[in-house]
Amino acid sequence: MLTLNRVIPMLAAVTPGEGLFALTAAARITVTPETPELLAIGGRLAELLRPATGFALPLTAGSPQVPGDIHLAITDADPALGSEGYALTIAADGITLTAHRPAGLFYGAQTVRQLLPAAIEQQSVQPGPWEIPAGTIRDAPRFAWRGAMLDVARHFFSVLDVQRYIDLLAAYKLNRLHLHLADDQGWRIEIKSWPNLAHHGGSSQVGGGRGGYYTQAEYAALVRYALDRHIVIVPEIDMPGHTNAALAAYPELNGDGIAPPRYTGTEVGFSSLCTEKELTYRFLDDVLRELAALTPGPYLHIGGDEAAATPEPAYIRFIERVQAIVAQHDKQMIGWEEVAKATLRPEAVVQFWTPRPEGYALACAAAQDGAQVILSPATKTYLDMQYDPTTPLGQHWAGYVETQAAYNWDPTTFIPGLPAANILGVESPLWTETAETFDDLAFLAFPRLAGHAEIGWSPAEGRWWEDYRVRLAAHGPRWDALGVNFYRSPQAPWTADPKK
Ligand code: IFG
Repeated sequence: MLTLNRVIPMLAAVTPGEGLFALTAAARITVTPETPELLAIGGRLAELLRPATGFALPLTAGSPQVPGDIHLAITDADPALGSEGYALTIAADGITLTAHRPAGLFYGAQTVRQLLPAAIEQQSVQPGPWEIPAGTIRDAPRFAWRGAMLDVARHFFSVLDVQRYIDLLAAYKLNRLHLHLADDQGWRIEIKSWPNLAHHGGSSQVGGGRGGYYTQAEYAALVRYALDRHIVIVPEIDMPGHTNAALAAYPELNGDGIAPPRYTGTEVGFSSLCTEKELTYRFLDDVLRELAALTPGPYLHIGGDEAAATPEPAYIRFIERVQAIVAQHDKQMIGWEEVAKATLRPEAVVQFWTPRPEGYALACAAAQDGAQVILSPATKTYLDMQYDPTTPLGQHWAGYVETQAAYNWDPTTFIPGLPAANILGVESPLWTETAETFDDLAFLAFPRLAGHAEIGWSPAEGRWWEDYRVRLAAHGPRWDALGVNFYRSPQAPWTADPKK
């Protein structure tokens, strides 16, 4: 049945009204002010609604308003909505979506999309009707960082696959995509001053396939595509460990001047840059300079995880030198939790992933330095964990993670002693040792990533599994319509009726 309580992530505040709004062939999408950015947001909403309705949905300036229109407007009347919140009024005579900043209109448009029946996601004309119950909504995110990480190093994924993943992230109001661009098995981004990194380092992958890499033009296009959907791309070059691909590409980077063979297995912790060689820091300065130039966002992720092949004192000195190089290129350093062994600059960001005392201690040490922490506990957010022992993809070193377990936690209570003020948000890593195709990514990511999106966006109050699992079930027909190969967890009452 028609309800406003169907959105993921859960809406912050909903007041049901009388009657309903019907989207008809006469509807227009109007924007105020008529700026390129607002027309682009209105245009993206039109693109989402045109295929299944068959309606023209012309874009036009916001006055005069005509009954039946969808009206998007920036107003400074409501600064309490912040930079990503919005207010949505659904009435018989039209939809009015207002926000303090354009991102809020983009997120309100995702809500309008989800308030329409699942059939709206079909790419061919459906019978309708296209009705939404009347009511008013005020919605704004809880955390600033609502992210997903995609490992394109273990297995390479095409620009089109990454764009498709971005489309799904945007639909659930995520706003960060962390790309794990380099590891032992592959280097995936062209660096013009060290061309063999991509040519040789990008020429294989786990299992021995031919791998691949993004040219700087392709990467810039991905950054643009993501930004148009209000997602900031965060590039990661993992170091000093997880560096076999770089070491295989340049003999001079190795202590003995001999390049190791390319690695196509799935072990970790065996490689290290030569932290005592000055060439290593000239190399990293070149790499990080080119990456910074490709990154309009403020962050460069330098990895830092599982540096078992680097002596700890050398590791600490290395992280402190690299942190300074990142700052010289006017970026903020992000690192996995191990970087908190070093003294961090206050603008640093630490990504927590090990849900054990040593991980908790590192996250709290980071907060002591004034750093912010992103929560990616492997037992909750690692999308490469198998759902259960029968899951054909993924690993289970952190345990099996079914849909309810992935949903039932809160970032502010997960790490003992970590102040809520130091929590930037949450991020769901998808490591691809066992994932080769987009269908593999979709199977591991959905439904769990939808729950993580809700943890990142929705208030903690009123967010609970028994309500969520019913809303989640109604997304099954949406994912079927979008061709998303999701895992039909037995924990949700999946519905089959696309009319819902
Ligand atoms: N740990 C490694 C990843 C990946 C992962 C697979 C981190 C930070 C195990 N590092 O998670 O490279 O191999 O689950």
